Amino acid sequence: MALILHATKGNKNAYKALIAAEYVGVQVELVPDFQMGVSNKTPEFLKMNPIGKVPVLETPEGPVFESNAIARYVARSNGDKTLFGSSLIDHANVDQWIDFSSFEIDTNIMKLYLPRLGYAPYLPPVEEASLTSLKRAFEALNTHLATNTYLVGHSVTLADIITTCNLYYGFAKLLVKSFTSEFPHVERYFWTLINQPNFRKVFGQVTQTDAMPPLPSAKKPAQPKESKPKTKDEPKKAAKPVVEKPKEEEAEEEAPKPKPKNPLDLLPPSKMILDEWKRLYSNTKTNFREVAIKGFWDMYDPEGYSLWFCDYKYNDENTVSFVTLNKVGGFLQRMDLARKYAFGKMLVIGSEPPFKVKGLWLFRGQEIPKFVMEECYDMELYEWTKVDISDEAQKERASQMIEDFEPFEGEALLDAKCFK
Ligand SMILES: N[C@@H](CCC(=O)N[C@@H](CS)C(=O)NCC(=O)O)C(=O)O
Repeated sequence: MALILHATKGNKNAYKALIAAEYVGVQVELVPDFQMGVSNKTPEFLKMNPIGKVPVLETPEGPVFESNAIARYVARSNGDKTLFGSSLIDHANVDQWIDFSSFEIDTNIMKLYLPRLGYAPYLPPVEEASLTSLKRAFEALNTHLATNTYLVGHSVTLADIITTCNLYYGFAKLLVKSFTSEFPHVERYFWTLINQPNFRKVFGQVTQTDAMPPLPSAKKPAQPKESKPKTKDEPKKAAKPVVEKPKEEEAEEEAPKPKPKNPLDLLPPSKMILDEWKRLYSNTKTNFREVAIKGFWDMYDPEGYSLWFCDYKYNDENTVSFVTLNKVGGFLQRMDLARKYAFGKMLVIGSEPPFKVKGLWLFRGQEIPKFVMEECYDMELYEWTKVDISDEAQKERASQMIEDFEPFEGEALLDAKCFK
C-alpha cells in the first residue's frame, strides 16, 4: 500500500521523500488536490501536524511531519539501509550532511529568497548575514566535494538527496552563475545529482536562474492593524453621547483633508531648477566635463540646496558583486519618495571584493530632509558628510562622482548608478 504524502506538487521538501522512494522502491503518493492554505488548515490535517506545515506523511503506524524525518522513514521503510552508508561512521556522516545542508544552506537560501517573494520583510543586514553564511557553507561543501563525488562513501545516500533538494531553490531561483561559479565542485555535484534518473523523475528538467528575483516594491509593508480580541474583563467603552453636529461641521469632517505640504516646498525659492539640472545631466552625451559638470556648478545654489557625500558603513560585507549592486539598486528605488527634491550618484568601487559603495547626493535645503531620514531605512547604513564647496578638493571629488570618473580614488568602477 502506498504511503500518502500531503504536500503540493512543487514542494522541494516533499521531493526528499519522493526521491528516496524511487531509490528504495517504496510507493509514495502525493495526496490529490492538495491546496496550500486550505488542506493544511483542516482539523484532520492539524491532528497530523499541529502547526499545519507541510509535508506530512501518512503511514500505517501514524503520521510523520518534518521533511527530513519523513525522508528517513521512507528510506528505511523496506528494510534497506543503503541510503545511509555501510558503517556507523557513515550513518553519522549522513546525518551530519543532512543537518549541515538544512541549517547552513537551506536556512540561508530561504532567508534570501522569502523577502523576494514578499513572504518576509527585506532587511539589508539580514540579507548580508545570510549571504556571508551561505558563502561559508558553499566553501566548506566545495572543499569536501573537491575530493568526493558524493557526500558520504561512493554512492548516493540520503545526505545527497536532502542536500540536492536544499540546493534546488538556490540554483533554480536565486543564485546566478557568477555566484555559483566560485564553487565549481558544488556546481558539478548539483548538476550531476539533479540529472540522475531518480532525481529527474521528481524534479523534471532544472535550469539555473539568470537573475535574482527583484525585491518587492520599495514601499515599506503596511503594518496590519492589530485587532485585539476583547477579553471579558476589558471594560466596555462608554457609549459615545450622540450630539447632533451642525451641517457645515459634518461637511468639513467628511471633505478629504488637503495633503500637508512638504516643508521643503515652503523654503524660499531657489534659482536652481532641479529638473533643469537633471535634463542637462541626461542629455549631455559628449564633453561631459565641459558641458554637464560646468553647467552643474553654474546652476548650483548653495543656499537652496546642499551636497552630501555618503559612505557605506559595512563595505567589508560587500563580497558579492551582484548583491552589492542589488543593494544599491534597492536604495535608489526606496529614494523614489525624494525624487522632487534630490539628485544622487552612487558608485560601486573596486574590481575585486569587498566593493566600496560611495555616493554624492544633492538635497533641497541645508539638511538631509527629515522625511528621507525617517522613511528610507538605507540612510542609516551610510555615513553622511556635507560637502564643503569652498574646498576645491571636495568640489573636484563631487564632480568626479557626477561624471563617473575612472579610476575613482585610484580604483576601477564596478558600476555607477544615478538617481534623477
Ligand atoms: N522544517 C519543515 C519546514 C516545513 C515548512 O516550512 N513548510 C512550509 C511550506 S514549504 C509550510 O507548510 N508553510 C505553511 C505555514 O507556515 O503555515 C520541514 O522540513 O518539513
